[in-house]
Amino acid sequence: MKFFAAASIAATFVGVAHAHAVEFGLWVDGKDMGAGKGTYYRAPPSNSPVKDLTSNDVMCNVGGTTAVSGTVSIPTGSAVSSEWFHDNRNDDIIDGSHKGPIVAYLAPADVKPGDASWVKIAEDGFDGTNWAVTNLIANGGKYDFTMPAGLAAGDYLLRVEILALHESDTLFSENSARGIQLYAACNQITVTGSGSTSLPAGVAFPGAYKDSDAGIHFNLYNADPKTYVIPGPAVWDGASSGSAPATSAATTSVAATTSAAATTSAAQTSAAAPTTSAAAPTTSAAAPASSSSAAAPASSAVPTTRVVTTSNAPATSKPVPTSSTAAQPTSGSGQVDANVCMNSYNKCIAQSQPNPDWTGCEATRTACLSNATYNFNMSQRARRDGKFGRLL
Ligand SMILES: [Cu+2]
Repeated sequence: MKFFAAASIAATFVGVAHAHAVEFGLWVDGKDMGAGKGTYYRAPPSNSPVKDLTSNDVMCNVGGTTAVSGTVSIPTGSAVSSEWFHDNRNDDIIDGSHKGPIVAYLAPADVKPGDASWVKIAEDGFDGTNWAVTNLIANGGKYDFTMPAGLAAGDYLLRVEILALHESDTLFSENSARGIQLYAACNQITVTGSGSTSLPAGVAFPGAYKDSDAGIHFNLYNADPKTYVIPGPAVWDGASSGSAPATSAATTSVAATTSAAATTSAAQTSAAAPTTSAAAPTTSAAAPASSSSAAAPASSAVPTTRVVTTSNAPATSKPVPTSSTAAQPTSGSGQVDANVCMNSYNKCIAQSQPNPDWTGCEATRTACLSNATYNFNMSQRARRDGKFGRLL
């Protein structure tokens, strides 16, 4: 029995499982805007989550207050996808255990941590069957939403965020090894078109998420997912800044207007400024009462180099590709829980008694461990999964 204990201890201290995620980039009206890292996406140094709700990193992830050189042009009303991956594009996207909602926010381009400027433009939680993260994986890593029609042209920061709930039954403030995992991705974008609706005031990051939020402190394993409340404010109705969108037909005439808008966008964006910047939001229950940050997106803080030119502008109004055109995620990374290797080893030794096949069992274990990953919290995990050996 000695080998039993030794094997378990070895498995426990070898490493930590990393099954996180990071954004790859954006798609606009079905067109791939290319890798965003360092160009228009303020990519964090790793795919690890932010968990301290009071950290400035909640806003745009680690390092996300530093601007990058480019922007992506996005016509108002267009279909946008934020594409994610685990380690490499078209891989398993994110571990299936990381269930939770996905949300998207906009703020003026010069937003700073703590500014009450973030306006939610999309959210998906539990749809009655699946969590948004499960649907993300099925959709080849793409989270789809719509850029509000009629939004005034200008430079904005687009924040797409995955909130993983697999450890949110315990608050980070009570146990830093656990807590909700926030994966925010901030993209520098230039909204084009003839819209005139300015963003209302919004919420602040950090600040919008609190320990007391039901959607932050949630037991994924015991609670009814249908009761889940996505944290943060309500989704903006797109019209509450006070001035109606200039062209209500914007969403239905993308094909006819896109090429014109795209070709003039470079000239427009530097001059175009929303005219009604002092409007208050109607979603007052969720938004701060007052803020000076309802002003138009400032162009002064906007990088000048535009990565996406008119050649990348959408040519048609075809919808964002579904999973049929995207690479399908595999059923997993192929990695197994290291505990499976250790259990197999123990069984191998036991079965070869009274003359244990130390060499053979050891070789099998070594091969198994070469493609395994580890999870410290084995007893908790056993309760969750009912057994060891879940694919990571
Ligand atoms: Cu993870």
